[in-house]
Amino acid sequence: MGFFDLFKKKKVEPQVAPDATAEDIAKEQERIEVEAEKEAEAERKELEAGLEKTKEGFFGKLRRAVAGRTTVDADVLDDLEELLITSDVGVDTTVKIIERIEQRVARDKYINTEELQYILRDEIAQLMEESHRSTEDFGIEVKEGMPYVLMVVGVNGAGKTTTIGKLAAQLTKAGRKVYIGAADTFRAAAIDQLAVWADRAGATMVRQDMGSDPASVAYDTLRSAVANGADVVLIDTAGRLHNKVGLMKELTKIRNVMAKVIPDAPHEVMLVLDGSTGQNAFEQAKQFTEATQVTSLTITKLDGTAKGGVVIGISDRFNIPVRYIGIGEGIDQLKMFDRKEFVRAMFGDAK
Ligand SMILES: Nc1nc2c(ncn2[C@@H]2O[C@H](COP(=O)(O)OP(=O)(O)O)[C@@H](O)[C@H]2O)c(=O)[nH]1
Ligand SMILES: [Mg+2]
Repeated sequence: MGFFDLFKKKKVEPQVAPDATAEDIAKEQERIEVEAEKEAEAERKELEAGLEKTKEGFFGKLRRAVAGRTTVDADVLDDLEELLITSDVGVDTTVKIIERIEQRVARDKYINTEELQYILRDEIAQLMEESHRSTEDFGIEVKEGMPYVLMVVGVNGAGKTTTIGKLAAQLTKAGRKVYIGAADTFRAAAIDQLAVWADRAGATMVRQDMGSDPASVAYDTLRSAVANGADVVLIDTAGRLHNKVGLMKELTKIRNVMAKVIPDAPHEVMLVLDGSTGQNAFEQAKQFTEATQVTSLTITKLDGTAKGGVVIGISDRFNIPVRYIGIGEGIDQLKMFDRKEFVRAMFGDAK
């Protein structure tokens, strides 16, 4: 079973009396569908609210850039290029987007500036569709009866512990047995912070004293998780980027030790990036992908920043799927990343 199946919400089955008529069952089915649609709508609203600052920043600048101009000409494209770069989309991805729009303008002369928003939306959606593997793709299969092991990496302050806490809560809510390994042993406060999250989530945390060997904590956690029939193991790590060789050594050691307990562990290595750092997040992604094999990304703190364009650039630049985005400090504010919903929340519905 892959992580995606593990995570999936359980399907709600109609609750009807044994003597229910076909009509009763149909009614119940309809009620479930209405509930699901309401929930989806609430999720969309929350995502839009979380991306509000990025959206406002971007469209505010876009409006100013095209003010007083009617058609999309070379000057407008220059301004758009600058706007995308300053919105933290990144240079490479911006160039790709601009090239696409140029081709479109060449094909379809006299596009007016009002249409620019829709064109941008289409081109960015298309780009994300092409460059970004689907959410269902990641996480390797887990052997029956073995827990799925997810190791979380990233610099200090990126949001690793918070993300683990939120994720643990979602998983336990979905009925999974979750073990958390406190392998960030660098600061005592980090272990205590994780313990608070584990407690809130109803997960079991395995810890040792501050300063102990992270690999040893990871080992203990896996042993204990296997012995107790856990479904998922989440391993927190320290984010010391002292130097790449040091980081590489530490992460490799943790991985090797885990593989002694479960041969194909870790099944997933998730890099957590602070979206509000913009270009810095690109740099961190580069460093970590060079230090260890990273299989998924989570981009946090998108709620507090206008730098959300970073999601577009990072998913284009690194061929690693974005699995989650963080849009607040609350336990429910970690959302599975859906590129279609993301583009929709940013740019509105397709025309
Ligand atoms: N606004 C906001 N804050 C976040 C988000 N994710 C994490 N944080 C905050 O970022 C800070 C650092 O998070 P932490 O999980 O301790 O980072 P770590 O050092 O990587 O483990 C904390 O104050 C978190 O509450 C998010 O999605 N939105
Ligand atoms: Mg931490």
